[in-house]
Amino acid sequence: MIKDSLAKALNDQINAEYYSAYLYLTMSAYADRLGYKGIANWLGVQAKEELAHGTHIYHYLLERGAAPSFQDIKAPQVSYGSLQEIFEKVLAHERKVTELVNRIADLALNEKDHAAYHFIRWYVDEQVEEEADAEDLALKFSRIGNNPGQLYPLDAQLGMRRFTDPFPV
Ligand code: OFO
Repeated sequence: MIKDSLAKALNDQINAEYYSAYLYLTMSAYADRLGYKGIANWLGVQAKEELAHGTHIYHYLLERGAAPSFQDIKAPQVSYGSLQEIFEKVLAHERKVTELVNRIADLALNEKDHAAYHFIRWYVDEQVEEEADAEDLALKFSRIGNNPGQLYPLDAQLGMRRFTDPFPV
């Protein structure tokens, strides 16, 4: 049975993951409405991944005999000044999520809950990849700015991203 402190931290993380999905969907809608369907696709795939991350924690809590709890999901910002701003915010958000995940890993170690530590390690590794992708895109968008000649090839490239369920059953 998982300790209450860890169950609470994991429940909070479900909320953070679902909030991430909300956030990326608002960004996706913004890009879509500007006509950048590829960028909208990339952000939409990101939103699906976040939902999968949250749901995976939900199943884990059940497996460990704890009750998943559902909290209000904060409404994200819906309007943005530019695509560059979006990707700066993606990067800032991913860095924040990394801190949250690291705190859970610390807690699992303090509680000597090796199973929970093993579980959350997946998220620790995932955040390394997510931060690297976000850094790469934030840099690209800061260089490109609003130059349509360069935005369209990047849009086409980001349109190739496809969702792969990280936890297939
Ligand atoms: Fe859930 O992967 Fe980033 O935030």
